[in-house]
Amino acid sequence: MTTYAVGDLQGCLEPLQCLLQEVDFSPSRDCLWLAGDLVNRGPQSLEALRFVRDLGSSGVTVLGNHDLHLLAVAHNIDRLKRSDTLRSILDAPDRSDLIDWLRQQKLVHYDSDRETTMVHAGIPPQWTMEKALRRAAEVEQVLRDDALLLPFLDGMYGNQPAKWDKELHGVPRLRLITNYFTRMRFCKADGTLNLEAKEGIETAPPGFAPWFSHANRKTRNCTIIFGHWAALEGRCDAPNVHALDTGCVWGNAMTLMNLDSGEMHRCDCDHGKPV
Ligand SMILES: [Mn+2]
Repeated sequence: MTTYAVGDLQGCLEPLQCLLQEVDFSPSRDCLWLAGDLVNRGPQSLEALRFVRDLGSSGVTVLGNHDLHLLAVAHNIDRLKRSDTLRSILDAPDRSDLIDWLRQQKLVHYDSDRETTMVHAGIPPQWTMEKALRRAAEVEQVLRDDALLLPFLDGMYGNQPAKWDKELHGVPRLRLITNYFTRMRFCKADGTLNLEAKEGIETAPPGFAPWFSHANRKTRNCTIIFGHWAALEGRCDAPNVHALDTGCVWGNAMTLMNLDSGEMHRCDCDHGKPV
């Protein structure tokens, strides 16, 4: 049994299948972790979502910002944007199964055997892993609750509050937790977010740094796998932190990591071009 992890699919299923073939992946024997943003922008969002759902217990997914956007659109909280490629999912006969499956997924996955964590965007520097998992569970519980889901999705969008305060409550608290785990790139050492800057490390706003670069980050001894930040092109200066989104949907590569050996596989095939 081998465990692999892959960065953002964003509706690019063929490059994933190419990589899985290369490593002779078998769902009956192996396990695949997915760092979120399964859907949107790419050509095969519906097929990608079905593929991951059908992995069953051989797949482990954390939610990304595009996955949450799909949940909001499917519940009529937000409208499709022009660049969205989610229509095929909304029109699918198994739409409600897929959406229900998606809202059961986690924001942060921690594997105690291999002491490895997967999250879509990152873990803010001021939180220990224990605290991060507790905060993630707050949102995960709301996503699974029929009565709480819609008010959460309705209030999910926005960049404020930018700074954590344990006294935060209700939707603003959930919004900040969600922004940390699914949208963060740059923050201050105290966890203050800047969600406007989206390019490479050299574009850090004054006073801000990549979430993984802060010297006193409380998870600095943990192994963390994340996606979301394609502009890093897989480069991350923090030991034990692995940036797996290598921008397949933007015409670059998809990266599959063997978590047992640390080996990286890249598929540069151009099946995943955005539509
Ligand atoms: Mn993302």
